[in-house]
Amino acid sequence: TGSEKQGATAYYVSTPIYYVNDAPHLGHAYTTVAGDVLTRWHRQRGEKVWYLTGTDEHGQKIMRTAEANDVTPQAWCDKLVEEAWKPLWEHLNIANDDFIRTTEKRHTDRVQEFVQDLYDKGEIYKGGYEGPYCVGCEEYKLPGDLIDGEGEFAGQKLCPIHKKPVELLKEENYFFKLSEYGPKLLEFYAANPDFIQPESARNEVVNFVEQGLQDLSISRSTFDWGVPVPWDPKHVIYVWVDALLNYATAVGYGANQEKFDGTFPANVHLIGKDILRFHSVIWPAMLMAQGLPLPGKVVANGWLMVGGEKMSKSNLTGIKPQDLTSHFGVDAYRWYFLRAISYGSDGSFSWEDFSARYTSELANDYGNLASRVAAMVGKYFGGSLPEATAAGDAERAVQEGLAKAVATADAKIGEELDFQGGILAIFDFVKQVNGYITEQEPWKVAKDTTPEGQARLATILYTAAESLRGVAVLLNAVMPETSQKLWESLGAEDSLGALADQKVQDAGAWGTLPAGATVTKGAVLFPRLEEKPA
Ligand code: ME8
Repeated sequence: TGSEKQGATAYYVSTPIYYVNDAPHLGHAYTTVAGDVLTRWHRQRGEKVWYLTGTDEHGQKIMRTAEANDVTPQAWCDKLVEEAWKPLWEHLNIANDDFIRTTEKRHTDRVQEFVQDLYDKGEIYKGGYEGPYCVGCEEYKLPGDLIDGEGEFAGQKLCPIHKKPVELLKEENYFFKLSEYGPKLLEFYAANPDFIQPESARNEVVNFVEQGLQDLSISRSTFDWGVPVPWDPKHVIYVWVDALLNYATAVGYGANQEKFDGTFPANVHLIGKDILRFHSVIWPAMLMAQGLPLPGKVVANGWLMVGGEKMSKSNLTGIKPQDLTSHFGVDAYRWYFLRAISYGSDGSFSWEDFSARYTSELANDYGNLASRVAAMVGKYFGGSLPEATAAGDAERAVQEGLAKAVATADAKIGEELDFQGGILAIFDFVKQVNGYITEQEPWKVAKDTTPEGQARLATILYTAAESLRGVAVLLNAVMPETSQKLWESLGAEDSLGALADQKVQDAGAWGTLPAGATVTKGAVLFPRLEEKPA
C-alpha cells in the first residue's frame, strides 16, 4: 500500500454520498461544489478525471424518515434523489461522471461479496455489544464523547454533533477486527504525512488511533433496511460499511476490473470534518484487510454554521442553495463559499457579506473590467482586436502578473485544495489589470491621433483583452457560465476554439488571443443585485 497510485490513469475525486433523509442544503453543496471546481481544474489541465457523487440510502435514519412520511424507504429515496438531489447538482452545474445510489444492485451485490470475503478471511467474528448510539450519526459513541443535556434534555446524554439524546443499543452483531489495524494505520499516517488534511484533522485522527481502536460492529439485526449479511441474512450490514464501499463499487470493483484498475483508489476523498474517522480510520482499515490500495488524500472541510451551530437537516437549519442562486446567480454562488471561507475552517454564511463581495469583487472588479474593455475595443477599433506593437515595461508587468496568477492558482487550487488562495491570486491579477487601465488612461490616449498615440491605444487594449483571455481560462472551473460569456465576447470561441480545450498551464502564454479577433460587448457578467427578498 501507498498513497501514490500505481499505473492508474484517472484523477479520481469523490464527495461523501449524502443521506437522503431530506433535501440538500448549503453544507452539502459546499463539498460538492469544491469537488466540482477541483475536478474541472484538473480536466482543464488536460487530465483524465473521474468525479463521483451519490446518495447513502440505507440505515435507521432513512428508515425512520420514510416511516414518518408513510412511504417505503425505497419510495422515499427514489423521490428525494430524483426530485431534490440530482436536480440540485444539475442546477449548480456539477459535472460529475457518475452518481451512485447505495440501493442499486451494482452496489449491493459487491458489498455482499466484499463482506463475505472478509468473513472468509477471518477478519469478521460474532460478538455482543452494548453502548450509546446516535441515529443522526449512525454511530456508536464512546461515553467520553457525549455531552450533558440541558433544558428539555436535562439528565440525558447527548451526541455532541446532533445535540440530541443517544439511545442505548444492545445487540449481538458481527465485528470487524478493526483493533488490529491501529499500528498499521499509524505507520501509514507517518509514511504519508499529507494523507489527512488539514493538519488539525490529521492530529485529531492520529491521537484517536494512538489511544487504541475497538473492533467495529458491522451488522445490525434490530431493523432490516440495509444490505443483508450474506451468511446470516437476519442481519443487515452496518450502513457505514455499506456506504464507504461506494467508492469502490462505483468504479467497477468486482465487476469491471479494467475500469477499477484505471480509477481506484481515489486521489482525493472530500468530506466534512464530521465524518473524518470513518474515512481516515475505518475505510483504510477495510482496504488493508482486503489488500487493496489506499486513497491519496482525505480532505475535510469545515462546517457552514448558522447561529453558531452546524447547519443541518436534522436540526432544520438547512438553507436551500436555490434560495441564494435565485438572487445571486449560480456562478456567484459557486464562487462565494470557496472565496469567503478558507477550506478546512468553519464559516458563517451571511447575506450581507455575500452581497458586499458580489458587488465589489464580481460586479465592480471583474464584470466592469470585461465590459469596459469590450466597449473600448468597439468604440476605438470597431470591435476588431488591435495588435500590440508598442509594449513596454507596463505591459511586461501585466504579462508577468498573469504568469504568476497561473502558477499560484494551479498550485493552490489544483494541488493544495486552497481554493480561497487560488481564487485570490486570480482576482489580484484582475485588480492589477484594473490598475493598469486606470494608469494608462486609454480614453485620453485615444485623443492622440498620431500613429504613436494610436499604437499606444492599441497596445493598451490588446493587453487588457489578452489578460481577460487568461482570466476566462483560470476562472472556468469556478464560474463556467461567466467564463464562457467572456470567452465569446473576446471573440476567442471563433479564433481559438472551445474554452474547455484551453489548458490551464498555457493560460499565461502571452499573445494567444490573435489580433483581429471580433470583440463584442456581451451580456453583463454580474448584473446589479435586486433588493434582498423579504
Ligand atoms: O454523513 N457544513 O451524509 P450527510 C459543511 N451519508 N459541510 C456540510 C454541512 C455543513 N453544515 N452539513 C453537511 C453522511 N455537510 C454520510 C456520508 S460517505 C461514505 C457517507 C457536508 O448527508 C459535509 O461534506 O450527513 C459532510 O461530510 C456531508 O455533507 C455529510 O452529509
